[in-house]
Amino acid sequence: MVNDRIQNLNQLQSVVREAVDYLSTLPLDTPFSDFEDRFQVIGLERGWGDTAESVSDMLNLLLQLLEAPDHCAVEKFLGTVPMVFNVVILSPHGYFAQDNVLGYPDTGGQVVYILDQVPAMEREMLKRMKKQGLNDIIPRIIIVTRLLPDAVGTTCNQRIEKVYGTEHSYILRVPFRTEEGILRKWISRFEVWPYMETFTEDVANEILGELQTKPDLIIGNYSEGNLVATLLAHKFGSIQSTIAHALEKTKYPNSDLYWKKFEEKYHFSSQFTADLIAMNHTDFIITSTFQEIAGSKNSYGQYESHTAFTMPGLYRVVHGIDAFDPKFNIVAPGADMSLYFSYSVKSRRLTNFHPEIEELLFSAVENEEHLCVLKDRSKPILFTMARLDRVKNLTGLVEMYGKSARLRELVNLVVVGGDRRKESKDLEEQAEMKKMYELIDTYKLNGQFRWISSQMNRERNGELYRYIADKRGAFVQPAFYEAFGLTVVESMTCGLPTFATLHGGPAEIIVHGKSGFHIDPYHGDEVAQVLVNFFEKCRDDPTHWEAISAGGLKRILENFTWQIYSERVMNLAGVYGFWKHVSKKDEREIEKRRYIEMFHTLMYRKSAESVPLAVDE
Ligand code: UDP
Ligand code: LCN
Repeated sequence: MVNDRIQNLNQLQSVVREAVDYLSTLPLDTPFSDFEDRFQVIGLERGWGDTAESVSDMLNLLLQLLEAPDHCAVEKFLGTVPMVFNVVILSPHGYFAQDNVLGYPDTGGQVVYILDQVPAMEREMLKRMKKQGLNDIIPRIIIVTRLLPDAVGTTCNQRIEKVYGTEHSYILRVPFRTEEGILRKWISRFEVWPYMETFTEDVANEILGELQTKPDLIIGNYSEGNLVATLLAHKFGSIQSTIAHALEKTKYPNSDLYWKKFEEKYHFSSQFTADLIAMNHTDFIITSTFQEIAGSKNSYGQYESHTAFTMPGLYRVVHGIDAFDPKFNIVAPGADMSLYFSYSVKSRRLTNFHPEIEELLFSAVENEEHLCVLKDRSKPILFTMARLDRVKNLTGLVEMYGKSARLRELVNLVVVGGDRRKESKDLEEQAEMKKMYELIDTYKLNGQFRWISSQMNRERNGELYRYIADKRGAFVQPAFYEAFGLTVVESMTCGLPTFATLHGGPAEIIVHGKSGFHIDPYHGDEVAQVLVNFFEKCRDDPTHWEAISAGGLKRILENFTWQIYSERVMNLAGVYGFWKHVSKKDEREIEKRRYIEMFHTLMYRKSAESVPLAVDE
């Protein structure tokens, strides 16, 4: 933004003053091109703004910084300086695609989050570049995931795919490979470790080929994505950001102490080591809630649980991460408002989906898509939708419902989760399915309960939430632990009163009694009572349902939108990018990076090599 006519700070200061004086003589909307030549002569290039007004604002901010700096002005200035033109987002484990994947094991909120995040970030980057007078620069965002030759009806076998709702953003797929060749089949996120080193090498080459330059910002997702982001950011010198989504350590109680017991199934030794490497190497961490960092009085924070822990016989962590490190930032995601909006906005309702939705919910047919029937269509529906993981506790909800005669009288229960249309390869899903069949028998649920296989059409899912709201139903999220909980935000955005676990993110999304309700999945009887009280109260006073519905929507609009998210993330990239630059030569920083490299080479690699390689049948 400055050329070599400016050689030192004093010169910069006087040139900026001269420029500000000159701009004050021009009409505010004078385009930059009108004074570009004049600016070049005094040492200022493009990038300060697109009109006299915006250039003047930015130069005044710089003057303020040079003369009387304060942290707000620093953040504002660094957030505005155009620094990020290319972004790479890592989400290696599959299935990652835009259609036909949601609800599969390992494929849930992380995919939705990234697919919503990318258009929002692209819009924000375009907006910023225009405002800075850099219209001719095209921002690029590349999501990197694994290419899955056995793509079973998805696009996961396509090398490159444009992201819906964007102009310049793509999904780039790179296969997992070993010396024996390419791995064709899906493997669970717990088994990806032996492939990560070659994957990183291949990704580095592919990215350079696609972008023709190094990425400015690399964002990792989940443990293995964050590891790859670390290795790439190290190689390219890019700004690194990490997003955890749901680290496993807090999901499985005592998974560190009893790591050996879990090792064969989950390979936590590789995973926890990768997590430590990434969270220490990254320039900044994005979390969705405060609890994710430092927990609450009821639960441990995902990051907090990495502060100090022992994996007996492997290593002891005395200072894994400081949960109060300034690199942590809470930036909550939202729901795509073109899909999720209030049931009360009649003009936007997708009533064309109603016949399909009614068939899903009420048809007398039982098949692989829906099991059990609802006899009384007039009752409100208690609805839930999630992957059929143990931690989601869908079976716990069914059991709670089965046991509560009063709740069964008041409402029907509809569960969307698991896929009975195909045989599951996921061990947890298999166990949960078996349990679900047993519960249907034990509690004789047929007549009041409908079990629907995972639904992958997000547009129709949006209308499903709203349809259930029309019938004055409610949404329940009964997980034992939920890192954030996108379904909670989706249902609230649709105006559906929401009851969600108090273990994890939903405790912060919902204000109990105002914008929804917290429930404790470990106390099924109490949950049933809270639900009974709600539906009885709504029956006597329908305004109660409306008040909670409106409270939920208000909470979302004020706090959980992708626009708020993308503005903040781009500001953070500017601020931390600057710090990365100025702390490059800091001795302590250099020592820390060397330690991380050593930990990676001596500990992570050895551990990942011990994870068995998957074999294609
Ligand atoms: N989802 C879906 N169909 C299903 C199950 C889930 O579309 O059958 C979507 C759901 O709408 C949400 C995401 O998958 O957007 C799940 O995200 P959440 O954060 O609730 O949980 P996660 O799966 O990430 O643990
Ligand atoms: C993973 C999870 O388990 C959810 O709690 C989050 O909402 C999702 O990722 C998106 O961050």
